[in-house]
Amino acid sequence: MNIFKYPVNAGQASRMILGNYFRDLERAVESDVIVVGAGPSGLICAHELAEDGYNVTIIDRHLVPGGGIWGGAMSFNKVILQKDTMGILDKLAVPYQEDEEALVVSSLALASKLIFALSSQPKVNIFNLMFAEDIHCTKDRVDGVVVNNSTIEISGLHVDPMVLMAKAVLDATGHDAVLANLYSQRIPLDIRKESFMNPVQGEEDVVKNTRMIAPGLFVSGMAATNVAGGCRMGPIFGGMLLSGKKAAQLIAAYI
Ligand code: 48H
Repeated sequence: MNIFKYPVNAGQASRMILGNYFRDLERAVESDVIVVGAGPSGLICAHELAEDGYNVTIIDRHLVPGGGIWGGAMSFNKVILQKDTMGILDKLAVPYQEDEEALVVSSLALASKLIFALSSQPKVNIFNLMFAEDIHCTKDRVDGVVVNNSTIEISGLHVDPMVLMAKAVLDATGHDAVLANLYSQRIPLDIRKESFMNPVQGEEDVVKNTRMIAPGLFVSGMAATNVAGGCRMGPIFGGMLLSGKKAAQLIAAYI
């Protein structure tokens, strides 16, 4: 007697994966917004925009989205947030503990809750193992991202990329500010690089520096810090969440 009344064979599984993945990918060819980088600021931005009804595509070069959240500090899996972000954590059902007038959160809980919230959103498409190798511009306005498969990047092969189009693009690529740097290779842009570590200042900076840096191109999180020369903040993540939220508001007002 078989255990499974509805067995799935290999052909079915392959057909279902290909059909469904490529349906999502085709939908992502024209999005309202593309978020490049699935760290905390990119994920929050995408979540806010999707809740407001925008179609959002998120790409991340790594196998597992979440960016710098997972590692906590020095690989100790806790991150610290200001109490001002309690409302965001509550909304995402991320558990926290209050300590020393701040919040302590498991980095595993924060990353997985954010990923879960987004992957359950019908307006959001997340593509992991996909990296942005360039930007698409029409008359200096950023209106798309040139993407390739991360395994091609890792293997160093020369394989031509594909383009995903959008009304606005967010550079949420963290410390490297990849898209801002790509833009500045063609059109002068003032990129100042991150300044010294100073968490109190850095957390203010990252939110203030979240902005549109070129028509259609926005920066959030450490990418915003990098562009504007803001201070680093170490394992304090409230600024990343508020930066993502601010990016969503700016993008919604722009598109
Ligand atoms: C596709 C890409 C590409 C590419 C990179 O670094 P992140 O976690 O980003 P933020 O800015 O939301 O959060 C920063 C935070 O994690 C941090 O590092 C802090 C607070 N540091 C303080 C300090 O003092 O050091 O995530 C960026 C994501 C990653 O997942 C990358 O894989 C991805 O972007 N990424 N994805 N195409 N070209 N480049």
